Amino acid sequence: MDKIILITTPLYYVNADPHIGHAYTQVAADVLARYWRSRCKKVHLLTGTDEHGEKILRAAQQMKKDVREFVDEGAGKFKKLWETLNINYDQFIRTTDKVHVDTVNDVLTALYDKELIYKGDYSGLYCVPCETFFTSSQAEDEICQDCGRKLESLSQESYFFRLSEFKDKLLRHIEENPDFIMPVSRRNEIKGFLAGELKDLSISRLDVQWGIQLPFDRYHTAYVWVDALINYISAPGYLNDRHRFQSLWPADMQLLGKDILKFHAVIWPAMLMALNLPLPKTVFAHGWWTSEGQKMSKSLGNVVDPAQVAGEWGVDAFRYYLLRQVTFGQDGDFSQSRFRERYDTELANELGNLLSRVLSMIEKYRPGFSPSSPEGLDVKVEDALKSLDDLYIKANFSSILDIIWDIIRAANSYVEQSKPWILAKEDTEKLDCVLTNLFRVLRAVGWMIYPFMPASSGEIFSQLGVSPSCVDDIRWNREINFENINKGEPLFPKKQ
Ligand code: ME8
Repeated sequence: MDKIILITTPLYYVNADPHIGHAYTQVAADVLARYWRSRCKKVHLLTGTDEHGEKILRAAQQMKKDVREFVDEGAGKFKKLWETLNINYDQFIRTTDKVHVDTVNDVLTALYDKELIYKGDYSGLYCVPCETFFTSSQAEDEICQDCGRKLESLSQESYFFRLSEFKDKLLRHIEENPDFIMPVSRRNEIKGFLAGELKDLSISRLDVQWGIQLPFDRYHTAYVWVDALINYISAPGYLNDRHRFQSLWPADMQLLGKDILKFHAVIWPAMLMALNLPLPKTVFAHGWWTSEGQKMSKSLGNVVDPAQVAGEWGVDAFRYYLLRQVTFGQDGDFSQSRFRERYDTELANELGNLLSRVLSMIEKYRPGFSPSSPEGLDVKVEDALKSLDDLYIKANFSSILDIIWDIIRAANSYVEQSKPWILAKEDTEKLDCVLTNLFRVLRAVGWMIYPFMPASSGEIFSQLGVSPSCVDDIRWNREINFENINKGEPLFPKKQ
C-alpha cells in the first residue's frame, strides 16, 4: 500500500476571526501539498477547527449565541477564508464531528485500561484563553506566561495522564531523529524543557459544560488539548477506517506555530507512544507574526485581515509575501510598506516584467518560430529543479524562492546584455537562441512558482501557450514553440 504524504495544520479555535497568523500556517501547508502533488505524489492535507472547551463556551455566551450555532459560524469563517486564499485542503475536521468524538472516547478508554490514566487531585492555575495549566511555582504572579492574562485557580479532582513515564523515551526519540522537531532551535528548546521535571498531565476538568465527557467518568470533561490533538488520528480513520489510517499515518509534516510546540512535541508524541503508534516524521514550529512592529490585538486595531490584503493586492501576492518575507521558523512582521516594496520590485518588475518583455519580443521579432538546440541559462534551471525536493522536505521556503528569483533576475540581466532589439536587426540566428532561452526560463519559472502562486503560474502557462502536466514537461531540453503564445494583461499590475 502506497504511503500518502500527510500534512497537517493545527485546528484553529473558532472563537476568534482568522487572521494573518492562521493564514500563514495554512498557506505554508498548501505550498507543501501543492509541490508534492505536482511531483505526482499522493498528498492529504488535513486542517480543521477546535470547537470544545470553556473558552469557546464563554465566547458564545458573550455573543448570546447557542454554542452549536456559534461553532458552526466559526468553522464557516475559516472555510471561507481558505477558499479565498486558494487553499486546496483534502479534509476539514471539526472536534465536534461524531467520528472525532467517538475516537476520543476510544483513545481515552484504551489509555485508562492500560492504567496510563489515573484519578487524582489537581491544584494549580489555569489560563482559559490559552486552555493551559500552570503550577503555582511556574506562575508566581498568577499571570499566564504565554498571553499575560490573569490565571484562574483550580482545585478539584482530576484524571491524569502518566506523561512523566515517557520522558526518557521522548528524549531518546528526539536524539535519534534529528528531523523530528524542526527547526533546530525549537528542537533544542524541547530538549531543554525535557531535561527538567516532566509532570503527569491533568486531562480532565469538572464543571465544563461544553466538551467530551470522559467515557469512564461522565462528571469529567476531557481537557481540550487532549481532545484536539487526537484529531490527527481521528481524521485519517484510526477508529472507523484502519485501512485508510495505515496509508496516511504517521504524518509526514505537522505544521504549527511556536506557541503550541510543547503540546505537539511532548504531549502528543507521548500519547502516540502510549497508543503504540508511530510518531510523525516532522513537527515544524514556525515563528510568530506581528503587525507593523506590534503584537496583533483587537484593541490596537492592527490585526491583519488576510481577506482584505488579498482583496487589495491579489491572493498570489499575499501568499508570496507570507513565505518570502520571513525565513520559515523565524518571527516576522507584517508591514504595508514592505509589502508594497516586494510587490513592486519582485513581482511587478522582476517576474511580471520578464514575462511581458519576452513575449513582446517574441511577438514582434519571431512570431510562429520553432527553434531548436538553444543554450544559455540551462544549468541554473536544471540545478534548481534538482534541489527542490530536498528544500521542500525541510520546508525551506526562503531558499526555494531565492533560487527562483535568482533565475528570474539572471534572465532579466540576460535580456539587458543580449539586447534582442539590436539582434533583431543584426543577428537573427542569435536572436532566436536568446528568445528560446528566455521562453524556456519562463516555462520553468511558471512551474516553480506554482505551489506559492497557483493562479499566476496558470497565467504564465496560458500566455506562453503551454500546459505542462509534470516536471518533465518543463525540462530545459523539452521542445518548445512560439506558435501558441498569447500575451495577456500584466501578471502583477502596478498599483497606485
Ligand atoms: O492553538 N503568528 O488554536 P489557535 C504566526 N486550537 N502564527 C499564528 C499567529 C501569529 N501571530 N497566530 C496564530 C490553537 N497562528 C489550538 C490548536 S491543534 C490540535 C490545536 C497560527 O486558533 C499558528 O499556527 O490559537 C498557531 O500555532 C495557531 O495559529 C494557533 O491557533
